[in-house]
Amino acid sequence: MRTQVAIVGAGPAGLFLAHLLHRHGIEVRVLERRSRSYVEGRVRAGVLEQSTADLMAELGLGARLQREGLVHDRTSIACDGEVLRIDFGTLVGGRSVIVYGQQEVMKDLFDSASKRGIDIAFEVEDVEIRDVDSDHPSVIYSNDGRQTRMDCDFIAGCDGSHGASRGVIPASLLRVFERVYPFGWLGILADVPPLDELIYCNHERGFALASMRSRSRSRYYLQCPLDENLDAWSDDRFWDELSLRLGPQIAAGLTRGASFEKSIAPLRSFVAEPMQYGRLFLAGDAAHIVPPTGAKGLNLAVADVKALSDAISAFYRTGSREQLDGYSAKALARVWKAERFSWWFTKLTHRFPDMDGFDRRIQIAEFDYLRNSRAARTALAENYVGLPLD
Ligand code: RFL
Ligand code: PHB
Repeated sequence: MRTQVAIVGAGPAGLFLAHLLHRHGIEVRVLERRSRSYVEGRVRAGVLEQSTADLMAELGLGARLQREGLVHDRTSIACDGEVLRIDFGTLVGGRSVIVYGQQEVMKDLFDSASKRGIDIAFEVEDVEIRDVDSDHPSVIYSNDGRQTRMDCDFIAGCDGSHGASRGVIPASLLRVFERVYPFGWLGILADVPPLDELIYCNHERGFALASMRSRSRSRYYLQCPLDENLDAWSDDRFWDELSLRLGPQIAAGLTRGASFEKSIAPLRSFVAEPMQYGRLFLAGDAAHIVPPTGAKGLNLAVADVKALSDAISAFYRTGSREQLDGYSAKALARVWKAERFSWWFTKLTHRFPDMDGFDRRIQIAEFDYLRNSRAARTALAENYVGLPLD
């Protein structure tokens, strides 16, 4: 088999890339280890930057997002019972974020991929990436017990943090930067009306986040130890703890109900450099992870593949490799700013087990600064809504 661009992984990075290249008339084949329903069912991101929503519209994928997405013109931070509102409208001129779950994004991407004839092979096994340091790379994989070799011009490694593609870059060239946080997020989904805003809450018992998926579906998170036992968290215990951390004023607006999803996600910052080797290009979680506090992971994956698709289409249009050669540096410049913001916002809003009086007073000073400085609130807002794509 032959295609122009082989894409490994059909998460947000892989599928946005497939749509972007398809729009330029470039042939792609996407290889995904899991089934479509598994990928679509994964409960993950909830907040899209405006530029991600705009790109969906530009690709003709935005109709349902336009109807069902919840536009938020602000986010809030609560500390010691006080709520600080970060108004995007006044701080960053009318930009906003949109609450629209990753599950919905994936459904829209898959639905139109099949209508547009974008080729996705699900449940492939034993993906092997070959000869990316030559002009004739290929991907070998098995499907239904049959092995296939696919020759191509380029390979996009969009296979997430546990994928195969990052390991193809020789260890002598790859540099890895990492921070592991000593806690996770215990998250629930429940079909009850949410609060009307996103609230990030710093409390002595640990961080809490009030979020949502729709007007009738709530998403809440609690900071928890990494070895927390999910079975120890009945719904009542979760709602009681959430109420304590949000404080009486905010908790008065909570609607309790049975959860239908409960899981723990560890928090990590991670960057692999460079994001390219020969004809292999990494994008999304395959190259970097951010803690979810800044709501940046999916949006960063989209920014990566926008830059990559521009570079690949420039190559086919002009024959020049210049943009392709600059891909890693361009993507990493944005990645590191999102890493910085997500790390900073995590440090501001969480209680670290080894925190001492000095660390806590720095947090309090940071809140006080945000409360009193429009410049500080503007910096938060600018990063939260997303830095410009170019
Ligand atoms: P994905 O989504 O992990 O997709 C990678 C795909 O590759 C497949 N794969 C392979 N396929 C073939 N062969 C192999 N050898 C393969 N190995 C892996 C996998 O099956 C999978 O389908 O990576 P991608 O596309 O880079 O997308 C990244 C995003 O999914 C991720 O960054 C976000 O979910 C992060 N995230 C958030 N991002 C936001 O922008 N806003 C948010 O509000 C937000 N909230 C979150 C989040 C992530 C969370 N968790 C659970 C980590 C909240 C949480 C709790
Ligand atoms: C979510 O709704 O899942 C969500 C919202 C905001 C975040 C992270 C996750 O910062």
